[in-house]
Amino acid sequence: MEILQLQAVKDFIRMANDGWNMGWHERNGGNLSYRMKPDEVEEITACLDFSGKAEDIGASVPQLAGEYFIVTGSGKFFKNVLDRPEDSIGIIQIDDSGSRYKILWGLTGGGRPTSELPTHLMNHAVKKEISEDYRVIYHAHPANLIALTFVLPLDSKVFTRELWEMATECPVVFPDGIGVVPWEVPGGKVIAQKTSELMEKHDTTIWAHHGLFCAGRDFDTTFGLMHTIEKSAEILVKVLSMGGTKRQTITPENFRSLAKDFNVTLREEFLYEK
Ligand code: 2HA
Ligand code: ZN
Repeated sequence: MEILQLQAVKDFIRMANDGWNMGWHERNGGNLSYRMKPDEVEEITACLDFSGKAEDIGASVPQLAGEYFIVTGSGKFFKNVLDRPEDSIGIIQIDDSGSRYKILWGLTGGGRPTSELPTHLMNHAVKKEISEDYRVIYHAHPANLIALTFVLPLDSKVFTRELWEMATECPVVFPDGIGVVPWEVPGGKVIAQKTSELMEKHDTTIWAHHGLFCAGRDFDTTFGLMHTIEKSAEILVKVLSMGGTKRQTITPENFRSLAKDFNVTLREEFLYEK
């Protein structure tokens, strides 16, 4: 099968374009990766070129040895993924040691995988250990969420609770809350380590003054997670802009009732009295 006919590749391209249309990917901002299923790899193996040179990941991910990923390219624009997929995205495979990768398709003209490859792969490694079903890691620059990192304390408890309060379905969409990494240099192993530690506990982690990482089992739910959090952040920005005083809100007791009916566990650490 042609690479561009594979449903996972089509869904990847569609998600990248949806993110572009949301305004979350100015210039070359943001990145996306997908851990392929063995049957998907099998369908396109004949179209992959295994003769390339192995390159250092910049992190060690032995849990992902031999795995195949669809990734966006370093310096590539989400805006162009739909029209020029071969140039903007690629398929890579991790070697047996988990420290190197090889480009097997795409990223034509000397392209490289996303500059955030260490964070993507370390997040995939952590999530795969939790469940084989986790396949998608998505990083975007949604404006309202980033704005909040200048005015709220950089504390997971505060971000989780404030964003839960802005829309009733939020605790159902991200019951494990949001991790927060204080400002850090992007692109390296240090931020990758800090993020992946938080991703053991959460499906979503904020990079202060930068953006958000989301992990999920498929393209729709991972995109939906980013979308839900940014929508909630937008409502919070509006509330704060109206003076920030809430006449009424969703209470800890309301959240406990919601958890019961929707069958989710909400940790008490997020349900503190204010
Ligand atoms: O430029 O978003 O974090 C891509 C990025 C780096
Ligand atoms: Zn970024």
